[in-house]
Amino acid sequence: MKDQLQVLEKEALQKIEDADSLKELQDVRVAYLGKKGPITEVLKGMGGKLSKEERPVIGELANTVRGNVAEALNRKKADIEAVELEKQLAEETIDVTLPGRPVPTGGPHLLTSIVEEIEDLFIGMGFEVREGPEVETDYYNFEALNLPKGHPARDMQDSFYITEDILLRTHTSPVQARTMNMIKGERPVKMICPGKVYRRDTDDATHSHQFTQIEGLYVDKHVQMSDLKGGVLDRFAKQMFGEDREIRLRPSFFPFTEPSVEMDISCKVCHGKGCSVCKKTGWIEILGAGMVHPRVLEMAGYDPDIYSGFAFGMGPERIAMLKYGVDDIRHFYTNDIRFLKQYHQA
Ligand code: 2NL
Repeated sequence: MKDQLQVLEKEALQKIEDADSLKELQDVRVAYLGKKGPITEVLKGMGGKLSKEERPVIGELANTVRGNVAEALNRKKADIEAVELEKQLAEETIDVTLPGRPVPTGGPHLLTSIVEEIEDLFIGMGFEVREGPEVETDYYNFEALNLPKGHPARDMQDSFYITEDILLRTHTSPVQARTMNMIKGERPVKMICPGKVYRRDTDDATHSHQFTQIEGLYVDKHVQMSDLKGGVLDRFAKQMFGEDREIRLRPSFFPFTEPSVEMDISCKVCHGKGCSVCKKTGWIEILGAGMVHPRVLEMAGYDPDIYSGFAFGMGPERIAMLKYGVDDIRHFYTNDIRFLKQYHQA
């Protein structure tokens, strides 16, 4: 029996030695130390077979064997756990010195940037920014701007009508007419209005049925053409395109201004000598402007004998095209990311 126990111990210790997972180790524990294990069996069978003298000796040996096996199991368990922890730590190591993966970021659309740049510039000259509806009444879009029904200029800008009386605005001027109407001649107005406008044009490199406009309006007592030219347009042109730029005004016509002008800036490419950019004229057309027509002031509730004003309108797409050399207005709306990405500051 003594031999039997020693064989069992040797066997168990060998299996513990060979085990390389916690699962195998647990199987050995159950097999050798469990209630139905061989050591327990030996102890159980001790009763009848052993003499009084042998019993305590075998009993003690059995306990020693149990103790040795249990101790070996615990030691091996600690070893395996340590190895597994090492392995896990090695696998999950994070090298905090590695550079991070770049996260692609968005940015403002070129048109948004240009509109905001223009807004900032006019805010700096004391203008407030106002917005209004894109679906307008015939009254605010045409009538209030000295374009009565049957006026030939209504054909000039073919419009998207929704009903006989409702249309998509063809310019942002109705925002200004609405603002003047709200203030009813009680105080001056100094505002710009950026926004989308719509015209029934066939899209090509320089035309779009939907585009952006920024208009400006300053109505006060004693506002003159010189305030428009020297105070506002010259500063706008120099800040937007460079201090070395000159402006000039040419006579023009708009139904809502009298007199009306168009503003050119000197060509930077040829410095006035004439090149392909300025079509050999030395000048590039930027915007339209003029003194607000007395009838427009009157309809909005301003006494044209007391108040006068100037107004101007420009297309931010055109400004961006000139400033950045964009050759096709459709680039602003097709949103090819390769085009847009070139204009991100970040
Ligand atoms: C252009 C020309 C212009 C205006 C817009 C305006 C508005 C009111 C009264 C008088 Cl409420 N005028 N706006 C005046 C002159 C020119 O735009 O070529 N825009 C792209």
